Order: sequence, then C-alpha cells, then structure tokens
Amino acid sequence: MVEKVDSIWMDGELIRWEEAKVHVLTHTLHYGLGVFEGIRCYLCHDGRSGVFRLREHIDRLFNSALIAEIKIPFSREEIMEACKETLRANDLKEGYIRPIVFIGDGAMGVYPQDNPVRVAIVTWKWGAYLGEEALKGGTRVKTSSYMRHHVNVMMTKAKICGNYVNSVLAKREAVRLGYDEALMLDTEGYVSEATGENIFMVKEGWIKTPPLTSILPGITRDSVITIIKDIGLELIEQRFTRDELYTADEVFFTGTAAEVTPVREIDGRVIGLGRPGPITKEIQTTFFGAARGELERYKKWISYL
Ligand code: PPE
Repeated sequence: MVEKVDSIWMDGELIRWEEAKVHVLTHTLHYGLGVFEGIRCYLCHDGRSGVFRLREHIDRLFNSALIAEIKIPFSREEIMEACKETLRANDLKEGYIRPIVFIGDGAMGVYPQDNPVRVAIVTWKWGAYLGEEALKGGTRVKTSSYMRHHVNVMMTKAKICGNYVNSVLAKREAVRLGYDEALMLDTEGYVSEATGENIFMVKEGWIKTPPLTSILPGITRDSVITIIKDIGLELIEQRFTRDELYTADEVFFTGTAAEVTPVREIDGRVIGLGRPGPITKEIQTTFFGAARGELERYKKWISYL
C-alpha cells in the first residue's frame, strides 16, 4: 500500500491527496495511452535531499510523450520544479516520484483529438522494490512465457502506461510460480529485460547488457554503464541468450525502483556462487554512493531540493 501523503500536484497546482481524483471516462483508463516516469530522491550523506538524474528522467518523459503523440502542456523546467515542490510539500526527505501524463475525459474511441492532456505528480516512500533481502542476497528469477513487446507492436523506448500490461502479466506468472521476478526475452528469443528492470551479466570479468532495441532505455542502466567504465571494467552492449545467463558468474538488475539488485537464481539454475558477486557488489556500492552524493565525480547527477 502506498503510504498517504498530504499533497499531490495536478495540472499546475498542489491539491490535497483526497482531491486528486479523475473521471471514470478518463481516456487513458480505457485505452492505456499515457506516459509516466519513476524517479528517486535520496537523503544524501550531508543531510540534504537530492533527486537522482531528474533532468534525464524529465527528458525521457518528454521523449515518451513525443513518441506517444501527446503534447505536455508544461515545460520541462516546470515539471522538474513541480517534482521538487511536491516532495517539499510532503516533507519527504527520501522517496519515489511518479509524474504521469494522461488523456482526460471528453471523447471516447481511439481518436481523442480534443481531450485535455493532464499531468499529475505523486510522491511516496518506497523501500527496496524487490525487498531488502534481494538487495543484499539476490533475487530469484524465471524466464517468462510472455515475450517483451515487438518493437513495432508497442513503442518500447517510451514509458507508456499500456506497455505495462505485459509487465503485470509476466510478474503475476513469475510470482505464482514461486519466483520474485520475470525475465523477458524479445520476440527473437534473446534476453531483453525484466518487468521493471534492465539486466546485466558478468562473465570472466566482462560485463554484458542487451542493446537499446526492445528495452526501455533505463537511466539506472546508463548510470551503471558509466560506473562500469569509470571502474575500468569492459562493457559490451550485445544480444545474448538465456543459456549464456545460466553460465554467467554474476547477474544483476538495474532500475529506479529496483536500484542495483543482484540475481542469484534463474530458472532453477544457481548463478555463480548463489550470492552477490564481487563486481555486482562494487557496482551496487558505487551506485548508492553516487545516489547519496558521497562521490564527487557523480554529484552532477543530483538535483538538491
Ligand atoms: N525496464 C522497464 C520495463 C522498466 O519499467 C524500468 C523502470 C526499467 C527498465 C529501468 O529504467 P530506469 O528506472 O530508468 O533505470 N521501472 C520503473 C517502474 C517500476 C514500477 O513498478 O512502477 C521504476 O523502476 O521506477
């Protein structure tokens, strides 16, 4: 359950949580065309609160809207400021920020020409996405019977609301079968991503991640790629198969919600030693250090409140 906060930003102003309601004819509710973001704000080591890569998330929101042919009635600067304003209004030192752009009520049918485009920003406390235990000890994963979207069926580079039906179905299946998360393959059978995370594998010191074809261009993925290169490790963006994953030394997920979560088991095969490996741990520690403002070279990623 999302813990209630005082205020939600909606269409340009802060309103009370109870008032943040929409009509049942909201177009996005029926047809799924809307775009959203997921951003984290961390309590930094110096006591300040900092939003992690706010600019990049808002840029992706506008890219998603461009792909979805939705015109956002605010500027990037206004949305960035509104994210911070909402955190401040709720006195959240640390938390998750969810901006959503959706098509309001008016016409029904798949051509909502004059329906208003609405924007809301909600903030709440969100702990470890796959659980504290997973963050420390690794998560258990099952290859899904659902494939990730074909690139011409859904627009996979956009964070479109309706795209997540695929994620919800895959996640439900994985949890029903006793796993924590679903691994999804692309329509050609190569490893794509998880329901809300990108994936990396480590083998003999090399790190691989799928290229930006059928996956969401993750901002945590991008941060981790930078960290990997800065550490001096080799990274290759290349397609790989699930059996290559089974024989990897280490596997981990990245995502705003999931942060850097080690994977310890896939389809009943133990990965490496069955616990987070040294490279995963180093990347995870560096990522949290960066997000909490402890590392000078990554301070450019933080927008302080
Ligand atoms: N792939 C998918 C499909 C995805 O949803 C996310 C984020 C990522 C990769 C990683 O992207 P990034 O957050 O920019 O590193 N998933 C968001 C939604 C999770 C949810 O359940 O809601 C998130 O992590 O905020």
